[in-house]
Amino acid sequence: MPDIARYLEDRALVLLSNREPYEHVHGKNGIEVRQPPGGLVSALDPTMQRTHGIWVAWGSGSADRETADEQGRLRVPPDDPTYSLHRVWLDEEDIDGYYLGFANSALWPLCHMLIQHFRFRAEHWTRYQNVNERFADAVASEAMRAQADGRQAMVWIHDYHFALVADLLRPTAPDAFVHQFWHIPFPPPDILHLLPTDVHDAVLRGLLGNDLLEFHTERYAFNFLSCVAESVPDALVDLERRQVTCGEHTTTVGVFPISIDVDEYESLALRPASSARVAELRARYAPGDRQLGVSVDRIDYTKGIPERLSALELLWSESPELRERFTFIFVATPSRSDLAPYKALEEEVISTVAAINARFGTPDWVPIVLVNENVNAELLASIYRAADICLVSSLQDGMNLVAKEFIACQIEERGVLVLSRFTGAAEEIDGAVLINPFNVDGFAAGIRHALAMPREERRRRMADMRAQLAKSTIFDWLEAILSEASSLMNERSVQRWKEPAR
Ligand code: ADQ
Repeated sequence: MPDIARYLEDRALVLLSNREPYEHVHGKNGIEVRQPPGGLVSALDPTMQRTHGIWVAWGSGSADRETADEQGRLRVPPDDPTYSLHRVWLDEEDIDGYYLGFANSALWPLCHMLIQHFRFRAEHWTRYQNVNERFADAVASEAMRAQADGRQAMVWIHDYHFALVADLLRPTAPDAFVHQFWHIPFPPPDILHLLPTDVHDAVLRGLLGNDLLEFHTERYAFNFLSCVAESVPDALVDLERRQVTCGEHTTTVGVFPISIDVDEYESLALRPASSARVAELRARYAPGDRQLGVSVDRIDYTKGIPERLSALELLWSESPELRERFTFIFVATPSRSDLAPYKALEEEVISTVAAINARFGTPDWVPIVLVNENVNAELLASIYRAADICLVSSLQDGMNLVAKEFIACQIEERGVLVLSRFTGAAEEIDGAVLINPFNVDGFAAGIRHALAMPREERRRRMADMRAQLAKSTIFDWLEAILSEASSLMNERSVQRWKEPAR
């Protein structure tokens, strides 16, 4: 891990995300601590430990209140505390309105351009505004506290749950440098316009409260700038320099493709237990010259799961020679099950897999092995390593980390990545077989092509993708963002010093 602390100098990093890095829950043996799975927390937690920052997040655990003080603060990691976690409390109505409502039923589908799932309710929006205000207050109090200790705050906001926070901080934490990473796509103007006008404008103005706004790809950055150019009359948009100026405030828009901890995935895949599991998986599902496919996702309508199942069905129907010769492991975790479209999709996935297995299966062969749960990282790494192909079929996806995890775990370089052209990963990585998940025939042809690809071409493509990934890890992402934020912060201090009368 690079020395991130040097970018902060003596500044305090105040990080805001919806999910917290440590959750306390009532378990069988009393209060237990859980760390949510996923690359982001595992990259940001060591950063916070080294920089002694403050993490502000929703206190979602059943024992979270008991383990924090009356202001919701506690020191973490619990075993060896080095930084502070400030928990913000949400009640059922907040979760319904802010999280399940505006964030996940309005912004999420709009940003992924899947407008058939877009549901706007005024009461959700009101709740979202209210919850954003409470998070902004918590962040402002931490920025002031840091300032009282002689440290200027660098606030780093994560994601679409907090579109309004940066602007809310301008009056309450005027000396803080504020930046935000947007983890999902940003839609073009015609799509964002489906929001009521006042809401649409508030979202754009909220994001313009940032000093630096970060996206995965140039396309999302361009879409954001186009939305602002069309709808914010007092904004001066410089598309070339990717800057927006409103009055005296300038927002710089940057492109920073997120990645994974490549060494960690590679070493998980190389563990002796993983190697043994790879041998078991191949012996069971792909003995001899048979082949094994894999996919891994949260069950979400953005991931193109029905489209993937249709392509697999078409493949086995049109290419009967692949029956019993190609088996597919489908790792799919239920997600956001409180929302009707997600629950319906879970049921659809289970019944479609059952129908495909009934249609093509034989007494000795199950075409799709459905693993309908969360899988630990070591098992995931062995499945990725064992596979001959990995299918990523998102209809839209900010980046897609699964594609990168598959590449990192491909120790033998036997696998082919079949990747939707609508992922951020497809814009960054060269060497995958690109498909359009909306075109079932083309998708099935892409899978057929990947399965038939000669060994030497597979090896060359995978080696090439592994070399690209090694140069662009989660730590490179972190370093690029913090270095840009810190140099903008330095510039801003120089300007203030030059213009003290303002
Ligand atoms: P997600 O939409 O969650 O992330 P993705 O980037 O693929 O999508 O990350 C999913 C993560 O969950 C991966 O690390 C994967 O291994 C893990 N995962 C999925 N199913 C799992 C299972 N059954 N068991 C265990 N782990 C599982 C959002 C955006 C993406 C963007 C990321 C990061 O939607 O576009 O890449 O944030 O910015």
